[in-house]
Amino acid sequence: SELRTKLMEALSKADGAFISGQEIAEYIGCSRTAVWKHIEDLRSEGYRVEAVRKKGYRIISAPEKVSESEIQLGLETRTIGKMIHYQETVESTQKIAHQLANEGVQEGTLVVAEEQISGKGRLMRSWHSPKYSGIWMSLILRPKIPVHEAPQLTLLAAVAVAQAIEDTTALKPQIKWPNDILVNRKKVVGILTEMQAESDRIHSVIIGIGMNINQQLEDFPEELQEKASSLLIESGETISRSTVIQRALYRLEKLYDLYLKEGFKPIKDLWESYAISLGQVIRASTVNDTIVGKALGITDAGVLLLEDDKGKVHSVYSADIEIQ
Ligand code: BTX
Repeated sequence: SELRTKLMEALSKADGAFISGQEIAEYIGCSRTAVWKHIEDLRSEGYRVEAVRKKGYRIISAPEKVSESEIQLGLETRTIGKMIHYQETVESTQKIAHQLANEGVQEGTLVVAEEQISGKGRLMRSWHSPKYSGIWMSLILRPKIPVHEAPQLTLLAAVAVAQAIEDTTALKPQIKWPNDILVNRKKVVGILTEMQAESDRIHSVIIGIGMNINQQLEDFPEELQEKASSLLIESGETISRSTVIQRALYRLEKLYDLYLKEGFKPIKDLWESYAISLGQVIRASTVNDTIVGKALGITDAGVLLLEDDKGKVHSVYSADIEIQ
């Protein structure tokens, strides 16, 4: 907007020195309260702005980007993330990844954006993906596995992301079946796995990962503030998004290699070590049905087993779960 342009002009002119709220207000032609609000907006986009009484504001740093070179500098993988498709703003990284997969790009190709205008969750839900404050990425894999085993890759990705959070923070992530990662019981990550397949042959599996990194609570829409969080909110520290991406890709590659070599068993054991819901009574809502029961574990196919109060064991393939 024009106001934003003026604000950036005023701050740039100060060249790293303080400029008072009054001066900025005069320059833009708005109130000092409005200046403060615009500064807050800048902060929520990842700008670090220092505010000191009687001195005013100064920019300390612009937001870190997650461009191709930013991610690849220091990336310790063999194939995953060796090809990166980066765009500042996209509708959804999943959509681009589907197109690239159709065009036959190599396995391990990653699509990353700073912002998604219509980020996708499961079941046509939306995923809030504001600019510069989270990780919005989709990874293209081409595993030679039967179609029905593809859901295992969601669980594999969840373990990799949980490990990456442990690598970069002091937080204790937990996984809520099948695809949420929680910190202190709040959702910080969502994973959406989609597949392109023909009869029983997989063309590609597209793993979409959304991670809330540097959002403040007020950056979330009101209806999410109770149940969502970010690594910044939970740890109190601003975290480098590209470092988290590098760790996630590194962990993904290690687990994917292990998976292709030894199958799902080692991944399943790791997954269970992070699982929040095992042994607890949960409510699983599927499209047609609601089942309440004790979570016994997951099968080798990644299916959740629930035991109801009559002792009957139900297999849950896809559902939203709530811990009772
Ligand atoms: P899900 O269906 O399990 O979760 C979606 C639900 O989560 C929403 O209905 C809403 O209640 C809540 N939600 C929305 N945005 C957020 C958020 N930022 N943080 C926490 N909770 C939220 C989860 O689906 C799968 C999400 C995958 C997102 C990635 S981002 C990169 C890729 N591109 C894309 O369009 N989607 C994936």
